[in-house]
Amino acid sequence: MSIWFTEELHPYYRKSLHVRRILADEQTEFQHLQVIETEYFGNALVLDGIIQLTEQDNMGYHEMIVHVPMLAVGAPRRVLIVGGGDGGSLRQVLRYPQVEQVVVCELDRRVVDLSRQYFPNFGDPWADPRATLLVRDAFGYLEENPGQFDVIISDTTDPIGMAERLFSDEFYRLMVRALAPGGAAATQCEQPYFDTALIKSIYQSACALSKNPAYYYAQIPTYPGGGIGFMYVSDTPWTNGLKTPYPPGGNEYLNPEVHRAAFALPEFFRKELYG
Ligand code: SPD
Repeated sequence: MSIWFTEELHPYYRKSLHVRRILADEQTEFQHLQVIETEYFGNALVLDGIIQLTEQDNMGYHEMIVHVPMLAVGAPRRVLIVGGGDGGSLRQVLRYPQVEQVVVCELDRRVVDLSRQYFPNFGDPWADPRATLLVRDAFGYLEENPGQFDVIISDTTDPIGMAERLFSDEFYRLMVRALAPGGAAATQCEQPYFDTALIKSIYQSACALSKNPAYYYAQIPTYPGGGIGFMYVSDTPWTNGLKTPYPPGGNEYLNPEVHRAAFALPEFFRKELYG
């Protein structure tokens, strides 16, 4: 008998992965956390019924959310990751030798613990002395740290329940305030086909807060619609990153052509966003 994990995004849209076995299934203090061994995509981290990453296709998400702002800034030394308890973004940030400190502000300690156990391909980025884990809400931390970070990465779940605040005007205002001059942020910013209105309102906030915001996109087959977008928020143009060499370690998804093309938007969405 075959077993399928189905993520239902809307009453009119769902997607399924073939399941081999359930490796972990628990209600944490904050959410329902599952790790599922799937047939083709390897282990998958699922929070409140929504796929966060799989071993097979997470590289597109993590390389794009991390390297686009990191490369644009050029030589970032202090980096903040909001969410990101699975360690996938942290691993990419630590590839930069010039990075001195990475703070990860993750609310749910169990995401860190179970990801360490079930995603050994990430290595153990937490063992790097440059990494600091803060198990706390990001709002207070951002408030306490104006002007501190060269790069901020908002690597969150979807804007549902407790994560909804991380897509608000207030969050973007605090995030930009926590950037050092010339710094850049990238945020998980949902799917053009399903979340047009939300992305538009976030883009408007980003325009009010920074000189060169832009939306970009990556293909991730296990996410709804086969991909996800990111909001780049900075006074520094993202195109600066096209001139910066990649950090050691080798990319699996990002190359110069993908980097440039990620900012090209389908016409219906380009018109919605940029008019
Ligand atoms: N619709 C799913 C979006 C998931 C975004 N979070 C991914 C976390 C990976 N570090």
